[in-house]
Amino acid sequence: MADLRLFFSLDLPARLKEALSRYQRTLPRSLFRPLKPENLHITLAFLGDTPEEEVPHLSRLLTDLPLPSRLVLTAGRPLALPSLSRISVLTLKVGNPGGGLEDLASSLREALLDTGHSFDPKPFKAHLTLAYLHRSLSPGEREEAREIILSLPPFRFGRFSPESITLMQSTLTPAGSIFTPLATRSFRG
Ligand code: 2AM
Repeated sequence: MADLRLFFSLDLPARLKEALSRYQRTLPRSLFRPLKPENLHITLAFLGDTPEEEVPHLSRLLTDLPLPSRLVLTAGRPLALPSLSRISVLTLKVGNPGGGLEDLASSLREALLDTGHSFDPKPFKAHLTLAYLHRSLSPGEREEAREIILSLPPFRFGRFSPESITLMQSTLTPAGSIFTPLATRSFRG
């Protein structure tokens, strides 16, 4: 069986994705490649290439994952990743008044470790990716993108709660990633 490129995503409410899409429209397409609104998400753990036969076990792991009764999040300040001087991704910082998100990401990652599934070990840093910088930009265009990020107003939406967690397959194509949900667990039980 083939490997699938997998990650666990926190799924966002439709109204938030619409507002994010309006915010994305302020970015010049010559510099930024925005994520499709339906692909906007918060990554909890990125597994990368994973044997297809692990999917049923990963689905069960999602079913058994302890979930917080309520998760309240905010998304506001634009952030450049990995850093403003070497930007490749434009994200929004995600806040979590009341807590629970770090514990959720830790529980998921511990469950993956305990069951021998590998994932990107970079520490969890809550963020919501809005757009990628085009790879072929000149130094001048990179500087322009940097200035745009610095002058962007914060995204204003207020508090929101994610709908569900999904085990997602990401297929890379020249036209961008195609996300296919393989298993979903709703927060509403
Ligand atoms: P992010 O931009 O929110 O970090 C699918 O590739 C998703 O997994 C991406 O949207 C990306 O979301 C996340 N991801 C996290 N670590 C990754 C990595 N090492 N390589 C590729 N994607 C990663």
